[in-house]
Amino acid sequence: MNTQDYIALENQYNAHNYKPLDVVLERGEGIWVWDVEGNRYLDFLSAYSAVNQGHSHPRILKAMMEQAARLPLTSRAFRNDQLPLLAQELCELTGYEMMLPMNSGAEAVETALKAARKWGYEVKGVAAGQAEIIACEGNFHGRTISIIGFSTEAQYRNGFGPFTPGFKTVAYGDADALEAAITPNTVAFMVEPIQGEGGVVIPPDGYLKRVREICDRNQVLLILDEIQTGLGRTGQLMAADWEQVRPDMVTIGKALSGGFYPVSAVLSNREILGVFKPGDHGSTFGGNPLASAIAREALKVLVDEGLITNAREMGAYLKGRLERIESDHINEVRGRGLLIGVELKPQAGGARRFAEALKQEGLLCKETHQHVLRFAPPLVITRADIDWALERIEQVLLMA
Ligand code: IF1
Repeated sequence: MNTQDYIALENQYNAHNYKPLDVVLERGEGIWVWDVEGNRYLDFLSAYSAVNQGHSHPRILKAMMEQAARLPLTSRAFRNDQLPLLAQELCELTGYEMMLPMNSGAEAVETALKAARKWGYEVKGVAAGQAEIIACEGNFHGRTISIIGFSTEAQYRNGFGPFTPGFKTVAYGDADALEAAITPNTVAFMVEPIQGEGGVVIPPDGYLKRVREICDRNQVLLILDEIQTGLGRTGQLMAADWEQVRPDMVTIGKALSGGFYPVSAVLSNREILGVFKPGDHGSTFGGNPLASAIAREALKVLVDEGLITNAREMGAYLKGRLERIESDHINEVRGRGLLIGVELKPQAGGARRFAEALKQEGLLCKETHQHVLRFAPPLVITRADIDWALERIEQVLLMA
């Protein structure tokens, strides 16, 4: 079968909830992926930052295969010998007291929202059923009905109402707007340190610090969604580390498994995660031994291979070179570490055609919100690899 054969099958039997590039991949290794015709591409998306460690990292693969051969799943009705070690290693690495393991990022976000509401009732003393949670315009936190209920992206909401009450949104990057929106019933403010899907939008310097201070003053939990920005992507362990801000809860996912398996988690302290009593919350696969063994090795690889520092150094290099491309199409280059967005001018005709042209040159990336090209290669990338990519990016961005 060739590319068109696979596309025809997918179009026939698979719901069309995506419009992928017409490339059918069959193998990945490090920063490279190959299609079914044997063409090689540099992956500049990393599965939306789930493959920070590079495709099919041998150490994570080995850990996965050994655990899969031993014991993949027990359910949480019984205990297993991997979750306690993941919990300890994850908390020691991030400095939190406790974690709650889930599978998808959206499940971790939902878990954090449930914890915040229950904390609001039992600790802050908000009247039953009155808890309010604030999020930001332009947010992306997942695709469940509760989460899209506070999305401001029409397409993510259209046709899926009615939505869950108790949420409101404020302008991203505007600490005064947050302060004005807080009421005595506000239990939490959830925000991405950098809005990935929103177009790699970086808030003003000091925003997270001011938000932290406002939340402290109003007994409002600060929840940072680091599912995309965390685990080294922006050149720090967590993007919030750039401002030395400590949230009350943080959600992580994606690269927590190095792209091998859906693994996510909420990190927090005993007071907050202590609101969950046995039977309050759970999931069939949450915290399973296979997920835990994979996540343990994925975190070790991140640290042992210095991927956080590499992301900072390579990201600064890539961003600097992108900023010097003299293309009439470019409006702005934004980013931190290896999460970079190149915003094109509207007259460039949209970022999709540039992503298509880059595919033809052997580089896979994704447009976001019509006019932004998102560049997010695996954190294992080298300067030579970036130079290879830049040759093609410059060529494409200088096209008519
Ligand atoms: C899609 C976006 C990225 C996330 C943040 C939670 C989640 C995500 C900050 C939910 C997931 C993915 C979902 C995927 C495309 C991709 C995405 F374009 F949708 F927004 F990365 F920017 N918080 N992001 O980025 O995690 O449940 O997917 O494991 O839904 O199209 P998930």
